[in-house]
Amino acid sequence: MLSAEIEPRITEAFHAHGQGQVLRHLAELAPRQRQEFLAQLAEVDLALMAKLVAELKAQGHRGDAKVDPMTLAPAPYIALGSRTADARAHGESLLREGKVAAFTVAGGQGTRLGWKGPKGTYPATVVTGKPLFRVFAEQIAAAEKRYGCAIPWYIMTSPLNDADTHAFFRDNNWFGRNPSDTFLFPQGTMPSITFEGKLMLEHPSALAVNPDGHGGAIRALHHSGALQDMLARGIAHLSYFQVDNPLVRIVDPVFLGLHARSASSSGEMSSKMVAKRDAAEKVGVFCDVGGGKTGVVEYSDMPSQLTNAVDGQGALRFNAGSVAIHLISLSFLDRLTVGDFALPFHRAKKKVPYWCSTQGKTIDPVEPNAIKFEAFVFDALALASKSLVMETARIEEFAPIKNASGDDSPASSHQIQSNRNGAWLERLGVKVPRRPNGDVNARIEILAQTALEADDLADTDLPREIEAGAELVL
Ligand code: UD2
Repeated sequence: MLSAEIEPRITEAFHAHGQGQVLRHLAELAPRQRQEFLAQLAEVDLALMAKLVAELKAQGHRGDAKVDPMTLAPAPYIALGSRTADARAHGESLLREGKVAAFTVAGGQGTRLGWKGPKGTYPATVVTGKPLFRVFAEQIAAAEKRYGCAIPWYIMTSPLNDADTHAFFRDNNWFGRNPSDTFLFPQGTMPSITFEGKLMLEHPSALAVNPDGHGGAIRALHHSGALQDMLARGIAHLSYFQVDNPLVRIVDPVFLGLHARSASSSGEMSSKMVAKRDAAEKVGVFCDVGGGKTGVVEYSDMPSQLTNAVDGQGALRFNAGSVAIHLISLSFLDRLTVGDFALPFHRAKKKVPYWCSTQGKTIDPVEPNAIKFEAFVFDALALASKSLVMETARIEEFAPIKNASGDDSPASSHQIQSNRNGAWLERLGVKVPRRPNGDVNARIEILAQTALEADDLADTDLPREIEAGAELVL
């Protein structure tokens, strides 16, 4: 309940910042709605919004890139096939010591996929259709068993899907893991603004707001108490991944070992990359952003002459595609949460539902009508004193589900899952049917309980041959 003296302070502040238009229905609101609305207004950082509006006015709707793209160079990375045996041993010992936690960003709205619930509830696997959250839970549980440790799992939701996500975990009995080892918390929001820099109403008693981007994770980890929880448990490294990739290797001892070795020489955030499928693939690219720092430049910020640039052999010059898998040292995370949380906001023109007073209803615009602000977690890379990028094979751990059809769709993800699983079986001498284009011509699912990596299959009873078009779950 806001006290009577605070109300005028809030309304005066909005008028003083030229945002008094959002108060136009205040007098009409019932006492409870009024309180809730004022509480929402009290959360808005008006000074930050004024700064973002000033930047918008100075730079126009486009061009919020923080670095001059023409000064970029490709980032160095540890290429596939490099020697990593000692890194693996180091990573495994960190796991056994319980120093590693998992972190999923699951606050996105999944609009492109057209799925109504939280993205993590989407049926993702190629034969049994397991939801993404179950896929991750089973992988974490299998790693906990292998290394004899707890791997606490932190999941960032958004105010839009937090309740549904909680309900899904409860209904599924926390996927058989200890409920106290799963920590769900919502990210923050940012107000959307009109192209003229005005805050908007979605409803007479609600501002139009959007989740503040996966970069909001830094603030949310701190505010929710998740960071404190990790520190209390003695966690040293956080394995960060997106909710949309059923093939992600959440616990990768080699990556962990390389990162931790570099962390002890002040590397703070490490990343995985895959060679881009082609120039047009919609992934951020690892670049040297100056001063020896590695950063990710989002595909939409990359000038086309750089996106399409090739070297002497005709290979893409900027080929290090980000699969949004990182390891973040807790000491770095802790440092990032001091002060103003430091990550910059990016602007995007979007369709934002708004309240129309004359029609007395919320309108869904057909064209973009507003600017949304989002922070990106990979902008933390440039704040790290050192960071490392490791190449991984696309087929091994990148099969995202983002679109309803075409690239990065359920169908393409299923094919990649079968291709990976088929390749694992072939390594053990199983004859796997393939189409002329090289794709596996069968639907093959391998459960995390059976194998976390190809070598684990050595102890499994395997068929000698798989028939074309067969379905197989191992
Ligand atoms: C992301 C990367 C892209 C590439 C690709 C790989 C960005 C901006 N781009 O593209 O460079 O690495 O992934 O798959 O990240 N999320 C939240 N809260 C938010 C917004 C997003 O938790 O406010 C989560 C979302 O649930 C998902 C992830 O962040 O797990 C990525 O979100 P996206 O779908 O906006 O990013 P995408 O696929 O365009």
